[in-house]
Order: sequence, then structure tokens, then C-alpha cells
Amino acid sequence: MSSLAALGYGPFFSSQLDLPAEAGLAPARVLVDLGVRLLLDLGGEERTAMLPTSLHGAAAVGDWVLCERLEDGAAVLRRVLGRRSALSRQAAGAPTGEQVLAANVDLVLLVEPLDAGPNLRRLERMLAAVRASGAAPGVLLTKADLCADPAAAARQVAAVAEGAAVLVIAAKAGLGLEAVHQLIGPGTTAALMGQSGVGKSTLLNALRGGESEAIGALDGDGRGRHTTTWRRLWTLPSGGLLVDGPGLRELQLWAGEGVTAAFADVAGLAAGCRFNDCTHGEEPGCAVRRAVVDGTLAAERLASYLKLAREAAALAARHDAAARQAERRTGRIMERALRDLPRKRGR
Ligand SMILES: Nc1nc2c(ncn2[C@@H]2O[C@H](COP(=O)(O)OP(=O)(O)OP(=O)(O)O)[C@@H](O)[C@H]2O)c(=O)[nH]1
Ligand SMILES: [Mg+2]
Ligand SMILES: [Zn+2]
Repeated sequence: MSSLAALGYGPFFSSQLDLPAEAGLAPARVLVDLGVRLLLDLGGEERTAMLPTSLHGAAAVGDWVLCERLEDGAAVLRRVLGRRSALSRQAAGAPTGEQVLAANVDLVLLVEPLDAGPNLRRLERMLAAVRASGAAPGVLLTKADLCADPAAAARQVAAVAEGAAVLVIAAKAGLGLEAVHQLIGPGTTAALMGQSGVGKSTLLNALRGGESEAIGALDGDGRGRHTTTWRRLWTLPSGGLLVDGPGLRELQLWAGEGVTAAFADVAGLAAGCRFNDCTHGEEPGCAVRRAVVDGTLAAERLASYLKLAREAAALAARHDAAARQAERRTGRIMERALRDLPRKRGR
């Protein structure tokens, strides 16, 4: 495998090059986004690259970019190539701002610790966000050494994570690592996502066989202290690529389509509702509520679905409002330009 292919480069990206104009530019993958600079891997060679102001904020960890190599050895970013997938969340403070956490990720590994028992509602929310990203989901249940019955926990999780691989790990003791290597595979990009203190960096270090990242201490209440500060793409000895970063307090949904995909069981039941726009609230002939009464669908899972579906709808409405406002603004500029036109011509 070429050194670029080992980083995940392939026809999807190389076909985007505008040849011959861009033939002299070097493809590179973003390892770390340092704001005004990027740490890049140009295929076995790490280098920091400067960002022209027009490209500030344009690239995220995992992006494929084209850069120009200057004679003094420096690199300058020229273009960010189109993404195959992006894991995004709502930027804090901005109601409709998208923040890309990682780009071109094949597999998002949701990390949930077993010391306090898996939080199924939190997982459902994260799974919906992953489904919207274009990446496949997986669940890593960490700190299995602190759990009396990890197999039972894994079964509970598998029931809400249909179609996702669920692995049990005790990284400190080195248990379950081989399955993670196999799940990621050579040339595949995976990203660890989970709250602070769940053991993401401990797992990364165990997979890499060293002390790549600092490991945090836990607060008295068992919560993490945000030990990892920069999100970074790492290579694994097995040939996989893995993103580790600061813990996420919560993954706010960015795109709503993920909710239906993450709740295929609810969507399947809804096909049997009397009204095809049934909200599974007070309507007669609701097959979803009937399933809760029958015991085939957990009441907590329906509550979780309804909450996320409402959130996704509110977000979609905000996006629409922002789009309409932008349209009105363009309309006003056009109107003004048209009004000014005859006057200018008359002069
Ligand atoms: N018992 C046990 N403890 C673990 C295991 N994995 C991690 N820990 C402990 O959990 C704490 C937090 O681990 P980190 O790996 O720093 O957690 P993190 O998810 O990277 O946290 P942030 O970087 O803050 O997002 C440390 O005290 C680890 O020693 C495990 O498999 N078993
Ligand atoms: Mg960490
Ligand atoms: Zn219904």
C-alpha cells in the first residue's frame, strides 16, 4: 500500500484534483487542527501548514487537503477536498452553526464505561447523531474490569444499537484490544466519541502500545477532567486510523435524518398506525403505543425517540428560518441593485 493509501487516500479524493492546474500540489491529511495552522501528514511526513485567511475554519481533523510546498520547506494550504462523511455537532452559542468534529470518518466508536452501567438513553442520542454523519456506528463498552456482568450490559446495549458492533473492553488490563484492531482494519478511519473520563485515551495508548496521550484522573464523583485537549488522528500498528479528542459533554444533533435510522424498530411499528402522520401521542389506532402496552417496545425507548424527534424537528425549523432570512437578504440586495440601475445609466 502506498503511504497515502495507508492514510485512507483513494479515488474518491484523487478524482477531485483539477488537473493539470493542481498537479503540483501535494495531497495531505489533517492530523490536528490548531486554528491558524494545521498539522498535516503528507504520506509518512508530518508538517505544519499555514492557512490563508480565506481558509480559516475550512478544514477539520481527518480532512484531505491540497497544499503547496514552498522552497524553505514550509507548506501552505490551498484547498480542502470534498468530504466522504462528517461528524458534526451544533457549535456552542451559535443556534445554527455547524462544527465538524472529524471528517472522512468510516466508523464512529461510541465509548461508554461499564463502571456505572451503560447509559442507554445517552447512547440512543449519540447513535442518532452518528447515523446522520454518513459513518457507521460501533459501541465500545470500556472499564469492563469494574463491572460484575459485562455480557449482560452488552446485551442491553445491543438491543438499542441495532446494526452496530458492540465490543467489551478492559484497556488497562489489555482485554478486548484485538477485536478493536479487527473492527477498524487497515486504511479505515475510526473516531472515539464519548464523555470525558470514559477511557478513550487509555484505549488509544493500549492500541498503539505506548504513551501517546496523557491519561486523566477522575474527580471524586467519577467524572473526567477533560485531559485530552486537542483532537488528533493517530495511526495504529494494525494499519487503522483513529481519532481521539476531548470528551464531549453532549452531542447535540446537527441533522435530523439520523433519528429515524437509529430507531428503525419504532419506524417499523409506525407503519401500522392508523394515520400516516401519527405522532404516537393521543391518536386512536396507534401501533407504536400498542407495542408499549404489549411490552414489545420499552416505554423509555419510545420516550427517547419522541424527545429526539422533537429536537430534530425544532432544529430543522431553525435551519429553514435561517435559510429564509438569507434569501430575503439576497432579495433586498437584488432589489436595491435593480433600483440603482437606471439612475446609474442616466448619469
Ligand atoms: N479500571 C479501569 N480504569 C480505566 C480503564 N480505562 C481507563 N480507566 C481510567 O479512567 C480514567 C480516565 O481515562 P482517560 O483515558 O484519560 O479518559 P478519556 O476518555 O480520554 O478522558 P478525556 O481525555 O478527558 O476526554 C483514568 O483514571 C484511567 O486510568 C479500564 O479499562 N479500567
Ligand atoms: Mg483523553
Ligand atoms: Zn402512532
